[in-house]
Amino acid sequence: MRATPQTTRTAVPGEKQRMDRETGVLTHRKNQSGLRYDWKKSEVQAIYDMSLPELLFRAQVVHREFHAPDRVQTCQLISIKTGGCPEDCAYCPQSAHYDADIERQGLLDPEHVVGVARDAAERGVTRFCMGAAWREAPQGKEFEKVLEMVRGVSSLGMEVCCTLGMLTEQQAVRLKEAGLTAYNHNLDTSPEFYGSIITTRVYDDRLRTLAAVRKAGITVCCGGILGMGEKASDRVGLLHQLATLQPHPESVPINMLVRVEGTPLASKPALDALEMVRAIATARILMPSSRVRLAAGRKQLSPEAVTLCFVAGANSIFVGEKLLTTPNPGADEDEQLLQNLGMKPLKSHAR
Ligand code: SAM
Ligand code: DTB
Ligand code: SF4
Repeated sequence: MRATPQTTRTAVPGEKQRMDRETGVLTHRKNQSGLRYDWKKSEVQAIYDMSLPELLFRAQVVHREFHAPDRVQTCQLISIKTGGCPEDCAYCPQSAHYDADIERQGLLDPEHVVGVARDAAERGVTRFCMGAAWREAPQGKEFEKVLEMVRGVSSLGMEVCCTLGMLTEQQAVRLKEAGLTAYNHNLDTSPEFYGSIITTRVYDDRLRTLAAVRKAGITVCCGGILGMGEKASDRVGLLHQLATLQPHPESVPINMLVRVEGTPLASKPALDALEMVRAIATARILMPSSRVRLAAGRKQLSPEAVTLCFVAGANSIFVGEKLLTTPNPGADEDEQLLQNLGMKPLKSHAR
């Protein structure tokens, strides 16, 4: 049985404490900005463990305070450099340590990439994310090419995101100058479970890159993957890490593991879809103003489960037939889905 939520924190300045009459739970009225960064892990656990109806209700209340509940941002991914990555992330088909059936591909031509973005923009996609299988962003000619891609996509009026691995402060500044809106760099899981998934880098490496991104004035896209064999307390640990970043990541992708043959996690049992729903609802409550993205794994979720993820507060999805290397629902399927739910795509740079 899930624990009864209890919060024992004293109110922070500008915040009032009140007792929820029905549940007897102490809640904290938000401060002026409506955001909190001092969440305790026990509080996050208590939210995650609420009865599902209560959790969804609370997530919906928060969602409506900060977002239009019928709007969803669409984001398209492209893999600009595929495979052969020196990192050993156990979930990733692009790691050179494993034997997944993917075709390695060097850095794409900027003109081609901007052309793909243009097509996406014409279909109404408002955010474009370029991913590369690098441990860290390269220096020299290849980095210049990436800057060219960023300038090109930015000139289309789209939100531009990159995920290139670790960045130096100087690289972050150059990406910002080229017009980068957001940088994706996931914490993936809790600090405690991290070493079971990746041995070639540590949590602090990730936090350092996130700090460089912030310092350069680029918004942060940071989330994780569920279903890697972690415990519920690790999912809570991840959410706690994200919600105590100040400011919160503007975009929080929640990925369900795509189990790829040849990777060490290929035969992990499928995650209960309700854990995705719980994680999304908890993220919504903890980080009210952030976009919470129902990211990888939609192919493995039923339409009802996807619907619950939206009800829980997800307001962004990846569109297009492919994520980076694995399949994603196609345009027709997604159009139908949004139409069935009465939801509409969000305009670029809009809240
Ligand atoms: N190499 C860069 C990095 O790791 O930050 C950028 C590309 S990497 C593929 C981007 C993110 O994709 C990872 O941080 C991970 O969260 C997600 N990802 C990779 N493989 C996945 C899988 N099989 N299922 C779900 N998410 C995955
Ligand atoms: C994120 O959190 N998920 C995306 C994006 N950010 C870069 C990547 C998902 C990759 C899924 C596996 C693949 O297609 O290779
Ligand atoms: Fe490399 Fe990124 Fe894949 Fe890890 S997740 S192996 S860093 S491409």
